[in-house]
Amino acid sequence: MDDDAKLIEFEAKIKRGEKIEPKDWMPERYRKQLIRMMSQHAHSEIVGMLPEGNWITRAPTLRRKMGLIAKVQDEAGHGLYLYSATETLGIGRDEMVDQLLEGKAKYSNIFNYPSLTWADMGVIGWFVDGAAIVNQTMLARSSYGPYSRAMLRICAEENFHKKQGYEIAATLALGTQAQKEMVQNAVDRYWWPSLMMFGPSDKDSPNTPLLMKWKIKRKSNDDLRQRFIDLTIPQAQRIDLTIPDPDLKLNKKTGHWEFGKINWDEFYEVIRGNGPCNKERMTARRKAHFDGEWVRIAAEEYAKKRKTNHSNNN
Ligand code: BYC
Repeated sequence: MDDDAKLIEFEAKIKRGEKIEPKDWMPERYRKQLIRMMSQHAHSEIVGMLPEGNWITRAPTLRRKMGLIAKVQDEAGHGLYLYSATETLGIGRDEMVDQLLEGKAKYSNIFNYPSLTWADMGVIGWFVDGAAIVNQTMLARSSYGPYSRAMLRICAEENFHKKQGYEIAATLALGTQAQKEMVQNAVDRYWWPSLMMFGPSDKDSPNTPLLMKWKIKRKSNDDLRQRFIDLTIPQAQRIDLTIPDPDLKLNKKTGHWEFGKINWDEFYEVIRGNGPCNKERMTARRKAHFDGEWVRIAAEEYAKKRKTNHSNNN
């Protein structure tokens, strides 16, 4: 079969709702888009450990500390599933990590903001994991088999994270005046960057048309952002927190919340590397990579030794 015929068969398969698996033929652009998106996603999980890791030693109770450690550990696990799933597309983990450390690969805008108070642990779980679930529930139906299966596992765990975050936020919101102010302040700082997590508006999103055509993405950035807003506002109302948007209005006809203008200049500055914490995050990741070198060498030597022993015994 020539490439044109293969493309027709590939697209027919996607239309029938069948998954594309690693050994199946796929157009180069499909492979490249998946590597871009999945490796960014993996990096986001790993960099995303930093703002929360910052609060493990300062969690207010042992129960909170255990919950936060478990969440951060889950994020490491998600990064590993996603690096493995991306490796099925023919790129090595080393190469992906190099791209991150050299500043060539992106990771989610949201992790370039500081975690200033304990309330941020609640609001990150509630908004950031909440946004991730909305996005990733859609990606669990992605056309690429390894990505969609990784998403199923990840979403199950993100649900715990979101509930844990909302419970922290609710406890503070119903607490003392100082606690209520602390959580309101976290909501004020994290609301708009969380909306930016869904990416630029559809009209400014260069990758969406192809991703949707090949069912890598099943819904557009704007549709997912709207869903997140519609789900989150009643949750904020229930615990008497104010969303920092004076233009929020429920459209009774459509059932959707209308919202104010997103500051896209801020978004592009952050993803170009000029957000409040970009440099700090990359310095931390480079240091972790450098400090971990002896572990990688030891693991490689051990694997070599096992291989030699195995062939000597046969
Ligand atoms: N941040 O054409 P567009 C988590 C870039 S972590 C940074 O709309 P696309 C968690 C985009 O890459 C959640 N950059 O792109 C972890 C593109 O630039 P390039 C992470 C962004 O791919 C720890 C350009 O802007 N989730 O769950 O169609 C603790 C134009 O955008 C962002 C994922 O990564 C952004 N927010 O749509 C707690 C999910 N948005 O690459 C929680 C997988 C856009 O052309 N990814 N850009 O140079 C996706 O669903 C999609 O890639 C996006 C963007 C919706 C993010």
